[in-house]
Amino acid sequence: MNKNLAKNLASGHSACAGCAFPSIVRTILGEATTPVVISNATGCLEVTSTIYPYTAWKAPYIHSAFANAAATISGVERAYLAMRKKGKIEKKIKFVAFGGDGGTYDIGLQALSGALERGHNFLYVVYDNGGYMNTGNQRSSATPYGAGTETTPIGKESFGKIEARKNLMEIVAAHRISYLAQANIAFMADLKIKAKKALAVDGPSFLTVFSPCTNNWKFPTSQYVAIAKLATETNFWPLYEIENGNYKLNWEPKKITPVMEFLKTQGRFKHLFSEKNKAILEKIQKNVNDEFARIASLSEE
Ligand SMILES: Cc1ncc(C[n+]2csc(CCOP(=O)(O)OP(=O)(O)O)c2C)c(N)n1
Ligand code: SF4
Ligand SMILES: [Mg+2]
Repeated sequence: MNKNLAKNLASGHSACAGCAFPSIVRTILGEATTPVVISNATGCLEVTSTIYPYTAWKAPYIHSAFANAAATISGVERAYLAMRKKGKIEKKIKFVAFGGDGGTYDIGLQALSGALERGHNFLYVVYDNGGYMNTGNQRSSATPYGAGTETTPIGKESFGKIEARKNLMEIVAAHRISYLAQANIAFMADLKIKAKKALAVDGPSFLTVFSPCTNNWKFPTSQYVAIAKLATETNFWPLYEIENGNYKLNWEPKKITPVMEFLKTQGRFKHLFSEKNKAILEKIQKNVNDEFARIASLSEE
C-alpha cells in the first residue's frame, strides 16, 4: 500500500462512526501508483468529506452532481490528454470516480454507461450501502428485497422492498470492459488486489464494494466489519471478478452460513423474522443460492 496515496482522504471527515466508506476509499487509493484525480457524485461520501470551508481530500477532487460523476471524470481525462499532447503536462495520472448506489445504479447509470463505452482511462467505484442514505434512507435499485426503508416502509400490508436488486455487475460487464469486480472491505487483501488490478487498466475499470451503513441499516457502530464479513460468508455478497470476459469466484465459504445470520444483524430486516414473513425469508435464501450458483458455474467455464 502506498501510504501517501491512502492519505488522499484525511481524517476529520464527518462520516458516521462505524461507516464503511472511509476505509474503502483509503484502501483503494492506497493501491494507486500515480497521482489521482477524483470526481465524486453527491451522496454521503461527498457531503461528509467536503463541508464548506473544509475538505478531507488531499488529492484534486471535483464534486459533481448526483447524476454525473462518470461524465465529469470523462471530461477531466480528455482535458488531461489534450494537455499532454500539447506538452503542458508529462506525469501519468489516474482518474477515479466514486459514487453511491443511488448515484450509480439509478440516476448516474447513463453517465457511467457512456463513459465506459467511450473507453476513458478511469476507475469507477460504487460504494454500495443499498439506499439513498444521505437523504434519509430511501430505496434505490440496489436496496435488497425485503429491506425496510423510508419509501418501502414496513406495515401490515408491506414487508419492505418488493423488487430484487438490480444486477449492476452484469450491466457493466455488457460494456465488455477488461476488468470489473465485486469486493468487500471485510476481505481487505482481496480488495487491495482488485484495486491494484483495476487501477492498472489503461481504460475503464469498475469496482463495486459492499458498504454497511450503521445509521440506516440499524446496527451498532462497532459492527460494520463483522456484518460485511457475514454478507460474504452467507453468499449474499459473493467476491468475484470478470477479467477479459472470464468470471472468477475469489472466495468460497467452506461451510455455508444461512443468509438469515446476516439479515438478523440489522434493524432494516427485523420484520422478516415474524411468522407471517417466513416465505419472504425463504425467497431471499433461494435468490442468494441461485445467484451464487450462477456465478460459480460461470467461473467454471
Ligand atoms: C437530481 C438530484 N436529485 C436528488 C438529489 C438529492 N440527493 C442527494 S444525495 C441523494 C442520495 C444519494 O444516494 P447514494 O448515491 O446511494 O449515496 P449515499 O447517500 O447512500 O452515500 C439524493 C437523493 C440531488 N442531489 N440531485
Ligand atoms: S448515514 Fe450511513 S452511509 Fe452515510 S455516513 Fe452515516 S453510516 Fe455512512
Ligand atoms: Mg447509497
